[in-house]
Amino acid sequence: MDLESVCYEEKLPFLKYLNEKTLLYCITCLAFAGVFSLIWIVKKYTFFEKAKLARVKTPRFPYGNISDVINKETTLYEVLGKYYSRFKKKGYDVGGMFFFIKPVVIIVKNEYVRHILDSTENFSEVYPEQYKLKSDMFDSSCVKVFLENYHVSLKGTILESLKKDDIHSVLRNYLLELVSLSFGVNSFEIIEELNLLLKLKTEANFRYNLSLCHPIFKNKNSALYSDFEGVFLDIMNDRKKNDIVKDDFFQFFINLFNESQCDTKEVSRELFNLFADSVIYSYSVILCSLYEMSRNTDIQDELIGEIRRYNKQGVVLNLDNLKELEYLNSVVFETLRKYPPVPYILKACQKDFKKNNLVVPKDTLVAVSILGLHRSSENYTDPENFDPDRFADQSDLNKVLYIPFGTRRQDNLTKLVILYTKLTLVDIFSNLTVRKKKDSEQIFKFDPKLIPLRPMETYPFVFDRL
Ligand SMILES: *[C@@H]1O[C@H](CO)[C@@H](O)[C@H](O)[C@H]1NC(C)=O
Ligand SMILES: *[C@@H]1O[C@H](CO)[C@@H](O)[C@H](O)[C@H]1NC(C)=O
Ligand SMILES: *[C@@H]1O[C@H](CO)[C@@H](O)[C@H](O)[C@H]1NC(C)=O
Ligand SMILES: *[C@@H]1O[C@H](CO)[C@@H](O)[C@H](O)[C@H]1NC(C)=O
Ligand SMILES: *[C@@H]1O[C@H](CO)[C@@H](O)[C@H](O)[C@H]1NC(C)=O
Ligand SMILES: *[C@@H]1O[C@H](CO)[C@@H](O)[C@H](O)[C@H]1NC(C)=O
Ligand SMILES: CC(=O)N[C@H]1CO[C@H](CO)[C@@H](O)[C@@H]1O
Repeated sequence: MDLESVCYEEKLPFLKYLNEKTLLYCITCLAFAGVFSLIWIVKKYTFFEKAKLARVKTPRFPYGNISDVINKETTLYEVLGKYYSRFKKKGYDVGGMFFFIKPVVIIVKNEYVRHILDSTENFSEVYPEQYKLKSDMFDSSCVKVFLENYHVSLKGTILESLKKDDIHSVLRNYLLELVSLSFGVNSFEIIEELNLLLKLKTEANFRYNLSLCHPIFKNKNSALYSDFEGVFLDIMNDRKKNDIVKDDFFQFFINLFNESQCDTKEVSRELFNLFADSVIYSYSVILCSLYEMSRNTDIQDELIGEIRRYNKQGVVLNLDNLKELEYLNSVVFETLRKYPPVPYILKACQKDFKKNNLVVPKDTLVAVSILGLHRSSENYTDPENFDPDRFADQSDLNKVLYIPFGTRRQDNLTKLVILYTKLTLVDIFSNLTVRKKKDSEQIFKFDPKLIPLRPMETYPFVFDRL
């Protein structure tokens, strides 16, 4: 055997088994497969022409119109918001775009948005995950008890930590403590599971992107949730055995479980999802409001003035006297408008969605851009401007599409995030002012690596003593 034939054999050994005919046969098959895929893709990408709906610029295989999102240059909610306002400006009721090869109909007309928000029938949730249990923890005493405990053990602690560390890590730890206190869980005992859950709920990966197009890619995390079910059962049995009746959110869920006879799997899942979402959303809302305070000193001054007057009364903070802080309330509501923690809703049509002369075929995704709605000039003059006075009169809220958490009801999650945010802001602005570090080039930007709306942790906050 000479050298040449050795090399030849090493490189393409399978050629031994092929004769010319089979090779030709294979090539023909591949060519046909290629042509058919091409036709299939083109057919997919002409969805909106067939449905007679407008769409954004020509999509490109394989990412459709979200290549910038996949390349981490921008976030999905900014893209949806941009397209929403583009369609709105042109006066369209709906408009189309593609996630990969999946057509997505962006809903623009308010009437249709309302319909999609209100109807659970005919649509399945893709994002965000919805809570199922029915019962209002703000009607029970556990929130009152939490505030009493908070006053004793946590109030003021964030100030000490801020002297030593930067706001981002301080806030992460503080929120974990605050939320744990209210739920009545010892976060140190389950910190690993909690961190994993927080990571799963925030960090976007390619699988997450794919799951937007098809539920088959969804991460089920059954192992993690069965760990949480174990934690739930342990605490429940422990309390039963030792006759402990605590008035915390955990007990609220134990009672819920007892009354409704739903299984522990579901209850513990909802409990820990509520825990994680509370931490995730509060973190984002607090950072966004600090950012706005750092660039609007007059608003910050007014807020600090209100908090000082409140502190002078020397009252122990509770749900009722917290309501007296009206300007704080407006600041939080304006933050939730400009930076809605749930920036978009994605649902899949399970049946043809027909309304007036609109027909959206079954299996299509429909998207509502909450960021777009909240920043549309239709109901908010100068929407990019941060102006808490818009919310001086809360009764207007029912008329506009104000849905920072993706639902029109003020549910527990909404109320909890607002409560945690207020507690933290009162604490910070009792003693500190916030500003941006001088001469820093860093700007405020959303983090394109994360699923929920959240600023990058690079904005240089500086806190000064009052
Ligand atoms: C759900 O779809 C059916 C059939 O298409 C329709 O009759 C019904 O009104 C729809 N329900 C809602 C809430 O839109
Ligand atoms: C939270 O409260 C609302 C009512 O305000 C209720 O509909 C919802 O089911 C509650 N969720 C939980 C988990 O208790
Ligand atoms: C899509 O995946 C990339 C990582 O591959 C990630 O950075 C990006 O944020 C994801 N986009 C969404 C909307 O999840
Ligand atoms: C559940 O309810 C029953 C009767 O109402 C009560 O005896 C039991 O202690 C309750 N269990 C828990 C865990 O609260
Ligand atoms: C604006 O307000 C009108 C009436 O108050 C309401 O019908 C409409 O849905 C609102 N639009 C948005 C985007 O909130
Ligand atoms: C913060 O301010 C309050 C009231 O103004 C004061 O009682 C408290 O000691 C201050 N806390 C710190 C840590 O400086
Ligand atoms: C946001 C985004 O990726 N938009 C894209 C939509 O599709 C056209 C054509 O591929 C791109 O040019 C856009 O960038």
